[in-house]
Amino acid sequence: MAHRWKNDLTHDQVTPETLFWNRRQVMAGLGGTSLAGIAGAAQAETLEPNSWDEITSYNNFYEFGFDKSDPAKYAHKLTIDPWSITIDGMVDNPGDYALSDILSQMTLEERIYRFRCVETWAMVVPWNGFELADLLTLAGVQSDAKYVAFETVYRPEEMRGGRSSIDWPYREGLRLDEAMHPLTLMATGIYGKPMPKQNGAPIRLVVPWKYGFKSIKSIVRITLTDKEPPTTWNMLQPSEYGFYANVNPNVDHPRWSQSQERAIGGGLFAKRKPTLMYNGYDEVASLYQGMDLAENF
Ligand SMILES: Nc1nc2c(c(=O)[nH]1)N[C@H]1C(S)=C(S)[C@@H](COP(=O)(O)O)O[C@H]1N2
Ligand SMILES: [Mo]
Repeated sequence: MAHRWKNDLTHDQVTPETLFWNRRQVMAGLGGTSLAGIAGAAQAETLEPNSWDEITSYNNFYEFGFDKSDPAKYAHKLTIDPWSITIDGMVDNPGDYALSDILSQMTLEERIYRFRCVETWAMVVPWNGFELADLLTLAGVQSDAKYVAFETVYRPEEMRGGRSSIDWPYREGLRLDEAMHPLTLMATGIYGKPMPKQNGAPIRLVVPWKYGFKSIKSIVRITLTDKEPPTTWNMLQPSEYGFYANVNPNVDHPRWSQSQERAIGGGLFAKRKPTLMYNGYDEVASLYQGMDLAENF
């Protein structure tokens, strides 16, 4: 990366102006041939992040309840230290990786990303984290691996929303090329502070061009596999939630339109804006060339 920095930014330091340059540097740092054509529009745009309070009080983390305010009320019970991630399946170096060991080998950077829930609400979040690709490289991905499966910790004694129709643990998955894409982040903080528990402490996935449910929280297991892994929302309601879940204004949810989104923080008359294809991250379009996105929703 052209510009990396430690996870010590304070809220006050993150002004819209620095955000603009941070994003430009991150984008410039992506470099490589496949990313040479990064949309000029995305680079030139200033993303105004949501406030700390907005990001940490309006959450989806069903292990702690179904109300948007439940995670902030109940996630404090989750024990996050010590924490380790089991990395297994088609890797050269399977095992339990202590989070502290992982972090000692990663350089954290800031990424200001749009975040779009399938329910149509949207935020802008200044994440701190590292590229998932760096962790997968550490584990040594074998050549026959095609997908990456993720699991959230499941501890009913610490998670009061656990009694529901969901088949815990919460599970998600990506195709290997999606997982290796430089936009795909393992996030450990927001606004330079450690990840709040309601947002998925101590470490979560962030895939900014997909609906929010793909961005699985509080990860304890990563499995490399050659089969498309089962995923929580798809298992629950396959006609409504697909494996890909790319943000797409042209493919509606069966029960509501996806053509517009609602910006959290817009006040009583929350701003409605057009939904952007791939949530504005056009640089991922090549991953889906030749695919029918209405069928692979
Ligand atoms: N383990 C787990 N991860 C999860 C969820 C969840 O319920 N459990 N909800 C998902 C959904 S639907 C969204 S929109 C985002 C919300 O992230 P946020 O609360 O940080 O905004 O987390 C995703 N990751
Ligand atoms: Mo969501």
